[in-house]
Amino acid sequence: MNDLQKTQTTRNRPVLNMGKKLILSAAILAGLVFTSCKNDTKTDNTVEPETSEMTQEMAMKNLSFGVRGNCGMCKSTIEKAANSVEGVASANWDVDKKKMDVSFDDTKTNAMAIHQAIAASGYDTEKVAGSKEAYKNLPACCQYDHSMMMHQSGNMHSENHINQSH
Ligand SMILES: [Cu+2]
Repeated sequence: MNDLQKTQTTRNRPVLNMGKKLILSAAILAGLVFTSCKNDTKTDNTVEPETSEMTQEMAMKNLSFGVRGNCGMCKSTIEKAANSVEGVASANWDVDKKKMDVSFDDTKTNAMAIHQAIAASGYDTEKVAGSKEAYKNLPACCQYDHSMMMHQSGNMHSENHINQSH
């Protein structure tokens, strides 16, 4: 038992020394990378034009409304549909809340156009029922339950509009 331990420790020694050297050079490399990253972020911060971003946001209208769906694939389909509407700047669908957040230029489009684009991709919004044809073509995992609860925008009567196509 003792003999075996002795041979193991003597064998391990040169390996350990090499390991130390490796760690040392890795630390030097990491240091170099770290300092170069620091420089990068510094230049990024100075280049970023914060003022134009703010004026853009002021022209944008933000809207949240309910959209049914199941998963990450639904998310990409729903967001792609919303983003395909000209004037939509950003679209984000929350899988847990069944809620859509869009930001759009209201001189170029309106809320109903976004609802209709999402509905055309097969998904129910709180105002427009999803296209049945598109729904049939969705992957099986995405064929959500039409009675699923979804986020409501605060309009008490919005449920009455679900099956109406405007
Ligand atoms: Cu899905």
